[in-house]
Amino acid sequence: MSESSIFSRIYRGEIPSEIIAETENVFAIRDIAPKAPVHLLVIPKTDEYRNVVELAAGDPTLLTEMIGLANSLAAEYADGDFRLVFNTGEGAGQTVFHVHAHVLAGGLSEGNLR
Ligand code: DGP
Repeated sequence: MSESSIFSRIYRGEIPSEIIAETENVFAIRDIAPKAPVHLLVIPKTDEYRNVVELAAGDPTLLTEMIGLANSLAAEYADGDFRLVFNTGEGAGQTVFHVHAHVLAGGLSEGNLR
C-alpha cells in the first residue's frame, strides 16, 4: 500500500485546507500557490489514478464529474470562462501524482499559462 497523497490527507482533514466544494466523488480546494486570480484544484476523492490519462482510461465518468465541478466553480468564482490544466508527468511540472485539474480563471494572461 503506497502512502496517501497530499490531497487525500487534505480531504481527510489531516492537512489544513478549506474544501470549497464537493460532489459525490470529487472535491475542490484553492491552490496554495495561485498562478491566476482564481486558481482552484479539482480532485477525485480516490487517489487510484496518477494522471488524467489513467483516469480517462479507467473511469471516464469520474473525469466528466471533475469537468462539471470545474465549470460550476468558474461560474461561482469568476465569469464562467476558465482554463483547465492537467499537468501530466514530471517533465510537464506535475508534482502531485494524484490526478487533479487546475482551474484557472478571473483575468487570464499568457503569464499564467502553465
Ligand atoms: P501539479 O504541479 O500539477 O502536480 O500541481 C500540484 C499543485 O498542488 C500545485 O500547484 C500546488 C498545490 N499544492 C501542493 N500542496 C498543497 C497544499 O498543501 N495545499 C494546497 N491548497 N495546494 C497544494
